[in-house]
Amino acid sequence: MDMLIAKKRLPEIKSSEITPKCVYRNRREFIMGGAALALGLNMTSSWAALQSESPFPKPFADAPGSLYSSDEKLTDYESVTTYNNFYEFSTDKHRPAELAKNFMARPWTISVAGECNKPRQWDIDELISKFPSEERIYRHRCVEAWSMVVPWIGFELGKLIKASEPTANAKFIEFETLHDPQRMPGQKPGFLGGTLDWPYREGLRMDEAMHPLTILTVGLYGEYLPGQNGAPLRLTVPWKYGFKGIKSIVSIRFTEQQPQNTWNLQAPSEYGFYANVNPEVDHPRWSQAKERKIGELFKQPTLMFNGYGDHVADLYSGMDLSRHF
Ligand SMILES: Nc1nc2c(c(=O)[nH]1)N[C@H]1C(S)=C(S)[C@@H](COP(=O)(O)O)O[C@H]1N2
Ligand SMILES: [Mo]
Repeated sequence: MDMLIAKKRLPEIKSSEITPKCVYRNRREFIMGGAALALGLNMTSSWAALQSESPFPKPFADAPGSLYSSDEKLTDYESVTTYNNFYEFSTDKHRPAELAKNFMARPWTISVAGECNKPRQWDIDELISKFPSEERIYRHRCVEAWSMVVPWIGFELGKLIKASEPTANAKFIEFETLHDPQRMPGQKPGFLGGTLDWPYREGLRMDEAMHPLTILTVGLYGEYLPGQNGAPLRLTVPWKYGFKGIKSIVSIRFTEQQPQNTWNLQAPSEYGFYANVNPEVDHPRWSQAKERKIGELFKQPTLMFNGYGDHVADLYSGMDLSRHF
């Protein structure tokens, strides 16, 4: 698998350079405290009020809402931040919350390169101030047939793309996660279950990347993105399975060829490039017709394109979605 991939490994950070205590370790402990948690389980949009008592900064508490937001009941903060897929930390869904809690997401640089006129390095905070974020309440559907509704905070990827002036050769966009086994224990060789070929990578076709539903996410529930959810920057594409939502991005590159993506490399018969949510195309080992919304007892039917078909079905007209799964 390795030789198929032209990759640029990042230099490893010496452990002496790692700050032991992270200022961004954030509000979780506070928010999860007794009464707040009890309230939190029922809250829909009152989270801002709840969090206003937090002594920690809430940089996105006043982020505007969006017409693209779902009006479904939110999945509670606790579930969103303690039931995660993040193999750089663990293959166990409950462990990233603990293992990534002190993940140092500053300083953080994102490189934008490839087929564009304005390649450059962005400091994460520069990116956050240059592209103001809004709240996007999206359905979040994992290929493992569970789902959540999450109040993400982010800005349209299209805005960063435009600012980068892609050339006519830019047909796709490719993303890579940080590769740093010192900070991401799941990347250590021999780590139990650490089976992926690092760095984790993903890609989108340019029209998918430019779609206004596609965001770069910098927060959730009004706060900075917790480590386990992909601090400080992750991709969110709500009509696709969760694995397209690559976390802790350090590299964005415009390409002419379709990029490789981690799960497709890992198991090509099970995970495609497109990964559009589709109840009619089963995973070879299980059905995609239904999903269990975390926190709810009964399964519900999965919707084509995760319910975003009115916005995105046109992108795939004429394509055989059982072949381009
Ligand atoms: N770098 C990286 N990104 C990743 C993953 C991962 O293991 N590593 N898991 C993916 C999968 S399978 C899902 S379902 C979502 C989970 O996002 P969440 O933990 O914020 O719900 O992240 C995706 N992004
Ligand atoms: Mo997933």
